[in-house]
Amino acid sequence: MSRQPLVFGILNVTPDSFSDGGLWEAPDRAVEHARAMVAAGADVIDVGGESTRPGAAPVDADEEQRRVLPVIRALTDDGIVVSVDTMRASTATAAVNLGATYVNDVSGGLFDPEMVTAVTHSPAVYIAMHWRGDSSVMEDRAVYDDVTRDVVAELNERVERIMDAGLEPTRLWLDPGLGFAKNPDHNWELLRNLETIVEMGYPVMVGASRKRFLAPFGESPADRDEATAVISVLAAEAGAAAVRVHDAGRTARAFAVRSAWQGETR
Ligand code: PMM
Repeated sequence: MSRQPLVFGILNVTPDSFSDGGLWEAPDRAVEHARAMVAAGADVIDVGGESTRPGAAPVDADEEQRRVLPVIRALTDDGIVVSVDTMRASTATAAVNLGATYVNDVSGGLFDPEMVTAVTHSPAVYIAMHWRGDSSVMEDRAVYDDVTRDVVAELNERVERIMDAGLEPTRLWLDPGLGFAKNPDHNWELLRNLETIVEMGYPVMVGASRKRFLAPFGESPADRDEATAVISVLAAEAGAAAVRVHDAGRTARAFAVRSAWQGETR
């Protein structure tokens, strides 16, 4: 059995995501790209229909579902494990009904008051990310006394609400939300203190892939895949359960190296 974190391959079915917007808008191309990521080593495909980048145009639930549901249906029909990246209960429910295993909510239940109840009544695993507001306000809210302590406190608050709604603790994962109401120093400090988030007792996902704080290591987003793969391994060392990446192959190969280092036969 692999001791490496799960690799979530990112599939943004959007016209405007920061690094791959527009590339996978056509369902056929999206499915083809997902299959390629699985062949390269992705364990799960994380399908999103709304860009979260600063200033991105919001979409409504109908448009989001028009983008993601055909792709999710094709992937689950293919036996691919799917995660849906959505803040909306209606999209989450529709995706789980088509066989999605994970609901990845960047708002941790803060955007849609129905979300936590919807997930609780489904069989899905809920990934709750640290969030302080949508892309129109998040840059102004990147203010902390102590970013690790504050993120842990705010995530704990979310955990309490989620447990109050009745979700089994085994179906909850957490994510520190790199880049969401965080400046580069905040992101690095959270990564440096990742064990503190892991010690909260839930599986932790890390989403650093191609983000702007990696610009010193690669000017364009696609130039940041080596930096991303290094972070994947360092996150694994700190106890992360999953990484969410654009280039699944590079992270999977980095994990294979870690596995060899650990003396595992493959
Ligand atoms: N980042 C983005 C989108 N969804 N989900 C989780 N759980 N964690 C993240 O860090 C995260 C996410 C934004 O990145 P993208 O535009 O490349 O999808």
